[in-house]
Amino acid sequence: MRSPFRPDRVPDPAILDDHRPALRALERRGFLRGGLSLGALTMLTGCDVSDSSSIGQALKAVNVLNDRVQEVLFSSTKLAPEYPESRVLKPPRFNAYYEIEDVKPLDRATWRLELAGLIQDKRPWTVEQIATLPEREMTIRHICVEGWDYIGQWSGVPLRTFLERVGADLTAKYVVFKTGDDYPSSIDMPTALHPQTLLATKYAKEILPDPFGFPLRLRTSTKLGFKNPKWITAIEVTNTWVPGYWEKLGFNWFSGL
Ligand SMILES: Nc1nc2c(c(=O)[nH]1)N[C@H]1C(S)=C(S)[C@@H](COP(=O)(O)O)O[C@H]1N2
Ligand SMILES: [Mo]
Repeated sequence: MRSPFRPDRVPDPAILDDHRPALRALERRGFLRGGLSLGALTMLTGCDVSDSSSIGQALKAVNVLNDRVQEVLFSSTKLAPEYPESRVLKPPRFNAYYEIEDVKPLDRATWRLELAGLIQDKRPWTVEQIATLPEREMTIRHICVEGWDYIGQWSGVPLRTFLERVGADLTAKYVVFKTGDDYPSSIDMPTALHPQTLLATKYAKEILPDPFGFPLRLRTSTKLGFKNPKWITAIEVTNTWVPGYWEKLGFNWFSGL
């Protein structure tokens, strides 16, 4: 179970000694900034500060992802591996910075996707309008930094197609997302334009259930789970870097390939 981060409980830095090699490997790869606080790691793993094996799992997940998708990074045409439909996990595994019981579903009737920044046509979109856009389906591996993963199948309009449709400046640096649960997130433009980056509306061919981000979520094939915001309410194209929820706690913004 996810325990709230308790800044009053001062972690014993010696716990990180078990993980020096993994930490150093991640620092070398630029994934973690040097001296990431134990508090931040603890919060992400959602476990007791004395739980050394969870920290180990989190570090392993990050390294596994880097190994798997490293290649894809260097080419916008190279795709992350896809999997047979028979391996899709149903229902998917839920995660958020709070428990599933505390999910506040978004109202289909009043929901709008707001657009801001370097975009020509900033008219907001309804659920029905989004549903008219061309769709792509992909069956890929979701990797959470907590140390677990699953095969999921998502469909929706490629983010590139959507950005082209609304006249976004594709030479801008970042695409920033706002969500219904105050979980800001942003990605670099090359990732936004990658063919396996979708604004997903479906999981396993069904409309996204509420806990998994209805009506619209990001799904990238080349980033850790936390870089895939659910319950998107606004998209901004900008040259100004905006840190996301976990980045504010010290996690590397790129977090992927
Ligand atoms: N809006 C929002 N999006 C979020 C999160 C969140 O707390 N809020 N958690 C992230 C994390 S850490 C993970 S692993 C995935 C989980 O997605 P899933 O529940 O569809 O498996 O959502 C990501 N997107
Ligand atoms: Mo995650």
